Formats: sequence, C-alpha cells, structure tokens
Amino acid sequence: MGILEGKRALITGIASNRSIAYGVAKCMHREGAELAFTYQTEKLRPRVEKIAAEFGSDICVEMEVSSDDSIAKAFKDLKGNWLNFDVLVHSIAFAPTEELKGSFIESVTREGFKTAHEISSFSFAAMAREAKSMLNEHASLMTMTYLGSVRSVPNYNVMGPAKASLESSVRFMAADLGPDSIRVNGISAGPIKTLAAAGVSGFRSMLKHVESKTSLRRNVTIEDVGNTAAFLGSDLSAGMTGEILYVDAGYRNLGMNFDME
Ligand code: NAD
Ligand code: 0WE
Repeated sequence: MGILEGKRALITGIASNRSIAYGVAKCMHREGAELAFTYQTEKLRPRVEKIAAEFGSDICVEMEVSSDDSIAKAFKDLKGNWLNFDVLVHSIAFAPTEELKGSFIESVTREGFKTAHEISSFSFAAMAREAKSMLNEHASLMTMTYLGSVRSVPNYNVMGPAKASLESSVRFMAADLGPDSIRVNGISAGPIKTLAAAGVSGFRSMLKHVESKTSLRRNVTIEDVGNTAAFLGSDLSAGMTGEILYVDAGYRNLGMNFDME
C-alpha cells in the first residue's frame, strides 16, 4: 500500500514534464494520492490537463498568484470537486530575468524586489489562508526553496532574499497551523534543469560544478525531490513541521569547493 493512500493532494507549479512539481505529482500518484492541479495561465491549461490525465485526474483550476482574486477563485473552483484535501504543494517562483544576472546591488529594482517576493514567497502564505478551511486534520503543506536563501549564490540575486522570506514563512505558518495538526515544511533542492532554470545563463556550468563537487557526485532529479515530497505529504513525517529538508546530494554541507591533490 502506498504511503499516500486515501490522501488528496493539490499540486501547483507545473509548466512541463521537467517541472519539479511534475516529479512531485508522479511520486505522490505512485504512492496512492488522488491529485488536482493548478495552472498559471490559459496558455498552460492544455499541457497541465494532459499531465493531470496521465495521473488519472481531471481536476485542473487556474491560479495566477499575482492576484488575490485568482487565488481565492482557484480554491472556490477546487471546491466544486473536493470539499477537503490533505496536501498542498507550492512550487512557484518568479523574478524578472534581468535581475538574475550580474551584481545584486546593481540589478535589483524596487519593482523586481517586490515581484520576486510577491510571487515566490507571499503566494505560499496567501494560498494557505485560502486553503485553510478545506484542509483535513493532519494536512501537510510544502514549498520548494533553494540554497540561495542562506548563501550568496552568483546571479541568484533578488531570488535569495525572496527564498529567505519564503523559508521564514514556513516557520511562521508551521507555528500558526500546528495547533490544528497541520504541518508546513520546505524542500531545498539542488539545481535541476527545468523551464525556470533554462533561462538562466551559466546554468549548465553550475550543474557540472555541482556534479563534480557534491558528496554524491551527481545532480538531483525531480524524482529525488518528488520522493521527499511524498514523504512530507505522508504521515511518515507526522512529527516534522517548520523544517527545510535539503535534497541536494549533500552540497549544503560542503565547506570547501576545490579538490585537494
Ligand atoms: P518551472 O518553470 O517548471 O516551474 C515554475 C512554475 O512557477 C511554473 O509552473 C509557473 O507557471 C509558475 N509560476 C510562475 N509565476 C507564477 C504566477 N504568477 N502565478 C502562478 N504560477 C506561477 O521550474 P521549477 O524549477 O520546477 O520551479 C519550481 C519551484 O522549485 C520554484 O519555487 C523554484 O524556485 C524551486 N526550485 C527550483 C530549483 C531548480 O534548480 N530548478 C532548485 C530549487 C528550488
Ligand atoms: O529558483 C530558481 C529559479 C527561479 C527563477 C527563474 C527564472 C528564470 C526565468 C525565477 N524567476 C525567473 N525568471 C525568469 O524570467 N532556481 C533555484 C533555479 C536557479 O535559478 C538560478 C540559479 C538556480 C539554481 C539563477 C541564478 C543562479 C542560480
């Protein structure tokens, strides 16, 4: 029997079958979860519907997180199919592309800073608020984050502060929802070539760097992240909340980045 048998999971953030959220959906489906999906725009709808069908689901609702109304409407629409559910996966980030290169101080703008924080961080808390009345006891919420929240990674720039804010939100949300036996955690994934990563210059050399240096000598996959997400969604992780779990092949724990002879 799968570890998510009898659970319903809402998956946000699928843009393609390379998305981290796709790996999460795949692993959660394998573990017996019933799935529902959100898509950002009408343009992404056919792709997400096809992926939903692949996982035996016909529940797809639009959610554009830059709009409070859109977030509220998404949960209202979801209610047409599900009165309640158990797992919420937040897998959404955005900053203006011009701000993900060069010097942080030189590239950051008031508007870009606001966008990055709003789309990549605020949206998780906003979703949780709208979802709250539909969440079953022992529900599990999770989000995707990156090492750039706690280290200055070249070019990650304004996304760093945004992920730091997201990780802090995880702790505040965990404290808020804990008394209702609802858990909130984050997964800090190593670099993976997804659509969001494809637009980043130098991403390939970053993958090569990690592969050659990190403890496990490989990059992580969306399945690695998906399996951890399935664990976090399941009652196997019942004692964990407010945590950031690193799925990074050990990279976070390295303190020196060159090979001794
Ligand atoms: P992706 O491009 O496949 O997914 C990003 C998703 O964000 C897309 O589905 C997009 O539709 C959605 N999105 C962006 N703006 C939105 C908005 N305004 N409203 C609704 N949805 C919006 O890329 P991914 O790498 O799978 O990213 C998913 C998450 O994983 C992000 O939070 C990212 O920061 C995080 N992450 C990625 C990596 C990596 O190396 N790829 C590593 C660690 C963490
Ligand atoms: O969180 C991310 C990517 C987030 C992201 C990516 C884009 C590219 C396209 C947010 N906004 C945008 N906006 C766009 O216009 N990652 C963890 C992947 C990533 O992105 C990097 C990385 C890593 C790792 C950017 C620079 C340096 C490292």
